[in-house]
Amino acid sequence: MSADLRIMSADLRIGIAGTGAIGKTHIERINTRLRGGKVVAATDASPTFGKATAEQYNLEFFPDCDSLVASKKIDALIVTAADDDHERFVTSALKANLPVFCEKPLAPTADACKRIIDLETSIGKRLVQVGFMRRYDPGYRELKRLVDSGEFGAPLMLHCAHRNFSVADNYTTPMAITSTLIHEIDVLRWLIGEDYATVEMILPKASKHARANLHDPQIMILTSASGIRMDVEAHVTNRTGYDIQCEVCCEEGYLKLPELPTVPRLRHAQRATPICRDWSERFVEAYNIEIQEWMDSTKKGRVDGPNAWDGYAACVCADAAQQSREQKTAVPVALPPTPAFYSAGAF
Ligand code: ISE
Repeated sequence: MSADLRIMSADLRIGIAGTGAIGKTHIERINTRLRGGKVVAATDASPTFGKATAEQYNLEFFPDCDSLVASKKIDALIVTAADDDHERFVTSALKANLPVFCEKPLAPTADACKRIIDLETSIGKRLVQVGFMRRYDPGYRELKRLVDSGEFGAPLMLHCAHRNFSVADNYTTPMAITSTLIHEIDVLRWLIGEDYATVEMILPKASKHARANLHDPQIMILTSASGIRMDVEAHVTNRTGYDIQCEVCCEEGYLKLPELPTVPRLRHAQRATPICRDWSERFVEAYNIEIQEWMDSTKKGRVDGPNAWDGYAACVCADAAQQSREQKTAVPVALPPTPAFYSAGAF
């Protein structure tokens, strides 16, 4: 039986490169909740940590990504390693002709993403999907369905917020763009179905919870090719909770991203409605749908989700946003038109 036929009929054997927090949640969701795939092997930059995780989940451990992809024991790779290792691991999978799901960002810079695109294009087959899970969130999907329906007229302005309770000590000012706002950069481009023309970063007064190497909050202003204006607040040390807002102001009405349903609690003459504490809680359903759909399409030999071009497009905008923060002015987002190789299924 050919390898492709085996992939279509049996469980997808998945290797995971990076066994930190997000890696572990993917192992758990695939091996206990989703259908059609199984994480069977792992690697990690820290052998001690990686071996312990492999033992915990009964996975075969490989000392590095190259030996994992060369082992012939996996049909696809998930990259959940540190951002700086993404390019190396994705390249390793591509060279072995393996489908690869890479958590966002595809790589830390647009130049690194471009090298991935050039390699994938030279192979002549789309193999890379990027982990922009918001596109799978039922609320964002409904928002997009309504925007696309045209019922509310053209979108004119979007007001958005991305608020975290806190971030790790190694989180720095540029990471507000590469790690946090990168989600809005992708999901808003997908939502309005247009590329960006300009981006501008504005730094308001810094919170007392910010640190020497982290200016918090930050505001990103995006303008689309047709002139839609989008403002996004990133406030990652809010000490309040995980709060994601998106309001689309259209010619004929307003559309708002729904909150997760929670029961209001009335007690002691007060009404309280809990909000999420972090992204893993807020987007758990999005992650489940994303990974299930990725496994399903991978078994059919397709990439239906955000592809390497989407990963590149997000990083071109992120690089321009970093420049804007340094230059204190709006900067053009110089993304070339989507090549034909990537245009099928775009947005
Ligand atoms: C983190 O890496 C994520 O991806 C979360 O979704 C985001 O809310 C957080 O700000 C990032 O640091």
